[in-house]
Amino acid sequence: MKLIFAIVNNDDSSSVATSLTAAGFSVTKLATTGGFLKAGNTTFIVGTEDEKVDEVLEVIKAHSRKRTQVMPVTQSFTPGLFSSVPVEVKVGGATVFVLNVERFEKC
Ligand code: 2BA
Repeated sequence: MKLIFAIVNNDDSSSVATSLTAAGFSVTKLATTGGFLKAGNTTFIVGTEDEKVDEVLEVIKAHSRKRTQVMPVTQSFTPGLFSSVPVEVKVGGATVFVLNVERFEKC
């Protein structure tokens, strides 16, 4: 058995959740925050059989778009004088980790 952690953009989370559920997978959604952009994203936890991992990844890929987000970067040319420059950051699709599960129980 595997445990899949998938970090997706908040804008894609609803369709990822709906599609995974419709495909018969049990899903847990966590509200998370990216350390770099400090913007909200969604982390999905999916426990599934080894042979179904690719199917889960296909569903996640199909609903996770790549996008560009703009973040302000503050710079200083002279002491005490700051200006903020918008910088484009490419985000996504999904960032996925697949882990082995040692034991799974529903108690
Ligand atoms: P954030 O940390 O907010 O990162 C958003 C996007 O900013 C990243 O997109 C990447 O393109 C860029 N980025 C991140 N750290 C950077 C850095 N030190 N220098 C320059 N650019 C940087 P993605 O790679 O698609 O990641 C989207 C979100 O997935 C991340 O949000 C984070 O929450 C998570 N993530 C990505 N890689 C991870 C990892 N290795 N471990 C844990 N979480 C990860």
